[in-house]
Amino acid sequence: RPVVTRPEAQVIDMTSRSNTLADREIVPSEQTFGFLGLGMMGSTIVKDLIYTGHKVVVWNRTIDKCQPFAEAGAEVKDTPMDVVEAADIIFCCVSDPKGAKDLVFGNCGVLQLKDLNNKAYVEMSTIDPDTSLDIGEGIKQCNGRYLEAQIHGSRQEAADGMLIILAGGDRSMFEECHSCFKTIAKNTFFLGNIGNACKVNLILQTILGVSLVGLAEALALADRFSISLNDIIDILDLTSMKSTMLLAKGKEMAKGDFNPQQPLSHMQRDLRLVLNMAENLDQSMPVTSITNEVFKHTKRLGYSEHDSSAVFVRSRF
Ligand code: NA7
Repeated sequence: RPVVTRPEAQVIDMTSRSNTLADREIVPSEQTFGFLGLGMMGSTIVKDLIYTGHKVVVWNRTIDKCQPFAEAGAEVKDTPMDVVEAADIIFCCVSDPKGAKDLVFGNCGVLQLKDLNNKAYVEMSTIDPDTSLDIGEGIKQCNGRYLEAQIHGSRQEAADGMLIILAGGDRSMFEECHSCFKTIAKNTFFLGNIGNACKVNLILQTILGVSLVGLAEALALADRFSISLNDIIDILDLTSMKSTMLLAKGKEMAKGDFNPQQPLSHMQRDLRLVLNMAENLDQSMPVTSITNEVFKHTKRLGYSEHDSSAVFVRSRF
C-alpha cells in the first residue's frame, strides 16, 4: 500500500480573475445574492461575482473561510437563515445531498424563516433528483421560489469562468440569475422541471467516471509492459478517441499529479447517486457498478481528497 499524503489545500487568490471575464460584458443584477458554502467551487464563484460587481452576502460552516470575502466587500452572516433574510436570491454550494438538505431543513436553516416572501433559492450542490424535489417542495411551501442549477465542470473550469450550468425549476429565476451565470459559465441550459438538471448532470458524471476507470486500466497495462505512458498519450492525441479530458487526465496519471480538480470523493458520491437512481428504475448498470467499486476502493486507499485521476494508483496494483 503506497504512502498517501493529503493534496495541498488550494488557496483562493482574491487578486487573480478568470481571463474570460475580461471578454464578457456583464451588467451585474441589482439584486442581493446570498451564497452558502465557500468550498473550492463556492469560493471561486463568489470571487468572480464580487469582481463583476454583484452585491454578495456569504456564510460558510467554517467561518474562517469567510474572511477574504469580507475583505473583498461581501457581507458575512452567522447562519444560513441570516443570509436568506439579507438576500433576494440565495445560492447553495456544499458537498453533497445531506449537506444541501441540512442547510434548508436543519437548525438555523433556510426554512426556519417560515415565510420566504417570494425569495429565490438556487441549489448548486451536486444532488440527486429526489433531494432536489424535496428541497424545492420545502422552499415552495414556505412561499419561496426554487431553481436547481447544477454546475458541471472542474475547479479549473470554475476558475476560468468556463462551467456549464444545467438548470431546472422556476424559469423566471433562471432569467434573474443571468448575470451570475454569465460570470461563471460558458453555457447555460434550462432543462425544464425540477430534477431534470440533476439527472443530466449525473448522466454526464457517469460518462466521466467510466471513462476515467477505462483510461486508468489501459495506462496501468501499458506500465506493466514498460511502455512509456507519455507515448501512449501522444499517440492517443492523434486518434479519433482523443478528448481534452482523456489527454489531461492521462497526463496527470503519467505524472502522478493528482491535484484535485474534481475530488475522487465527489466522483464516487456521484456514481452512488447514479446507481440509486438506476435502482429505482430497475435499470441495469453493470459497468457503472464496477466503476463505483473501483472508486470506492481507491477512497479506502486514502485518495478521497485527491483528483479522480488517482484511480490510476489502484489500477497499478
Ligand atoms: P469542497 O471544496 O469540498 O467544499 C465543500 C463545502 O461544503 C464547504 O464549504 C463545506 O463547509 C460545505 N459543507 C459540507 N457539508 C456541509 C454541511 N453538512 N453543512 C454545511 N456546510 C457543509 O467542495 P467544492 O466546493 O469543490 O464543491 C461544492 C459543490 O459544488 C459540490 O456539490 C460539487 O459537486 C459542486 P466547510 O468549509 O467544510 O465548513
